[in-house]
Amino acid sequence: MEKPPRPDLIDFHGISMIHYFTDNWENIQNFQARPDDILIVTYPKAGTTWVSYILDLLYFSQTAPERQTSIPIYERVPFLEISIPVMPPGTELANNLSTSPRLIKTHLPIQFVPKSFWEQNCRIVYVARNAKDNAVSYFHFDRMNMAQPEPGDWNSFLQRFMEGKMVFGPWYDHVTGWWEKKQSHSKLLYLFFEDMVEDTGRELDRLCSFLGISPSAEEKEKVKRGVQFDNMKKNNMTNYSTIPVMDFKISPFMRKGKVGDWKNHFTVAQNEQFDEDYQKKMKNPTLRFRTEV
Ligand code: PPS
Repeated sequence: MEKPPRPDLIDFHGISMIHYFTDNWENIQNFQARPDDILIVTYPKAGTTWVSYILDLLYFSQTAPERQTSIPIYERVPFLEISIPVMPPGTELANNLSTSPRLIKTHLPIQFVPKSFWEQNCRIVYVARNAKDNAVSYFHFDRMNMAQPEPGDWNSFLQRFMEGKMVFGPWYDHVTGWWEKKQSHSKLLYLFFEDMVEDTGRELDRLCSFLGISPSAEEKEKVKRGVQFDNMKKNNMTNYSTIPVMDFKISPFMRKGKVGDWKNHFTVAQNEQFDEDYQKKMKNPTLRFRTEV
C-alpha cells in the first residue's frame, strides 16, 4: 500500500498547523471537560510522555496494574486534537475513557484550548523545555515521524523554529502564553523539563501536592523507577514502538532525554543568532529557562 505523503504546514488562525490536528476542530472546540479532568499541556517534545506516564502511574498503577502492560500511553492519555487514519480521533478516545480522573494531553497554544476546560476549572499541568533542546528534539522527531512535515536539514529547521513555522506555532508564544495564564488560573502547575531531569523526586512531590494526593514513599519510589528514561525506553507501552507512522531506524521516540544535547547540534554562529533572536522575543523576565543542569 502506498504511504500517504507527509502533511504540509497550513496557516490556521495565525498558527502553523497540519490538518491532522485541525480536521476534527468542531469536536475539539466542543469537547466537554469534566471538573476532575487533568489536562497535560506542552509544546511538542517538552516532556509530555514523561509527565503523562507519571500521572498515569500515580493514579492507576495500584488500582489497575493491567493498564500498564496492555494499553499504550497514547491511549491511556489521549491526545485531544489528533485525528489520523491509524487510530480513533483523540476526542473519541477521551470521551470513551472510563477512568476518573481522565488524563488528557494537548499541545494547543492557550488561545485554542476548548472553553469547557476553563468553565470546569480543571487542573492543568504544563511542561516547558528550554528552546534549544526543544528544537533539537523536534527536529529528530520530524525526521522519523511521517505524519509530520518534512524537516529539511538542521539549519533550515532551526530558522523555521525561530520564525515560529512549526506545527503548533512559535515555541516562544506557547511557553509565555501558558506562563502568564498562571496568574489568573490557580489550578495550573508549570513544570520545567530541566527540573525533572535534575531531580525527578522533587518534581514528583510538587506534582502530588498540586494534585492533592499523598502516595506512600514506596509508591513514589516505584513511580520514580518506572519513569526513568531507560525504563521508559525499554517499555513498549511508553516508547511509542507500537505507532506505525514512526520510523525508529531514523531516530527513536525515546531518543536521549538529556539537557544540553543542543550543544551537539548548534554551531557557534547558529547559537549566537539564536540567542540574539531569543532576547528580542522573550520579553517576560520572570520566565527563565536553563539550557544546562
Ligand atoms: S511528544 O511527541 O510531543 O509527545 O514528545 P514528548 O513526550 O513531549 O517529548 C519527547 C522528549 O522527551 C524525552 N523523554 C524523557 N527524557 C528524560 N526522561 C524521561 N523519562 C523521558 N521520557 C521522554 C524524550 O526522550 C524526548 O526528548 P529527546 O531529547 O528527543 O530525547
